[in-house]
Amino acid sequence: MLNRFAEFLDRQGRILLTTHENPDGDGMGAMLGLAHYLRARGKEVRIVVSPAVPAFLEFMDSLGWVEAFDPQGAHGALAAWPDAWILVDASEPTRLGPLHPLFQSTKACKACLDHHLKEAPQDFDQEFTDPSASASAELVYDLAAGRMALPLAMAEALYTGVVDDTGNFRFSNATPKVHRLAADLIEQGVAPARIYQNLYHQGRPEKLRIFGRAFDGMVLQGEGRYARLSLTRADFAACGADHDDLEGLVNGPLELRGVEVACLLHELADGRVKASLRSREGADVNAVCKRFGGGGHRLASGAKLDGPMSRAQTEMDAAVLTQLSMDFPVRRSPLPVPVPG
Ligand SMILES: [Mn+2]
Repeated sequence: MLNRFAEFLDRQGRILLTTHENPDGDGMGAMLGLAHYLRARGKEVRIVVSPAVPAFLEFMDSLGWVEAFDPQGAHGALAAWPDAWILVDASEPTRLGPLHPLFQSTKACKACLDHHLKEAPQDFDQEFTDPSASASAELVYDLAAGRMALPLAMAEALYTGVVDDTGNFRFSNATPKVHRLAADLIEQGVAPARIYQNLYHQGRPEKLRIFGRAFDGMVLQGEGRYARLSLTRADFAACGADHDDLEGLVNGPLELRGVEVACLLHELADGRVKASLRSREGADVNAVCKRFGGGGHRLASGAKLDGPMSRAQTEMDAAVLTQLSMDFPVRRSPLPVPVPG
């Protein structure tokens, strides 16, 4: 697949890189890594994100390569610029958000580079997808590592992407190959502690205020196997928090013994409700999100539901509990009590 991708890239002159709305560390890392690769090969590259680089990822763009989408100004004619438009770390063009109409109208060759599960390919001229990869940044590493020496900024971008999507090497996608990749990048100068501090230890007080509010309202169902957090726009207003402050929140309930599925519902400005789901290991939350037109990975997935919040809660609770009854058909015996010593 990556040889095919390399040949595809070699045929292009101007390449536009984009990722899903509200970029995450992997989307940013994969785009920046790819931009280094392409510039080393003499390509013209632009990176445009919507709405902007989130504050907690600003450290990744130390070179100032990433443009915040400005439809009224600099990007009015963006669709006419590229020979190839690559969607990185997503396979569903609507996830481009406000960039989607330009993507639909462009005459550029449309491609995606991704590691998410997906149904039938759509709206792309070329698809480069490998769900066995831990992160899109892993795919970029595999593309570039044999073809060029990695500059430190590129190694840091790729490492950050892999750290973000493996939960700092905690999730089941933290394969031996991922650890070898990380070791290689560290040997090339990446400082893991600095990346970790930059990614996870930059929160502002509003973050813990909205976390506290969410945990305070946590509802446990399904014999304690399903934990649901809900945040309304009023909660955001009361805490002075915004979307960026939610980073990592949905993983919290999985710290509780017995919780198999954690769900965060948060109300969007348009009244719809965004759902983020995480599974410990046994429940397929991708299947849950597909019911609502979303998706992602088996253990980490998302969707948007119609409001109001009470309706989204009812529908999500039913979907998760049904899925749990399928994935855990036999009522499990109580968790074993750990033996001291
Ligand atoms: Mn990813």
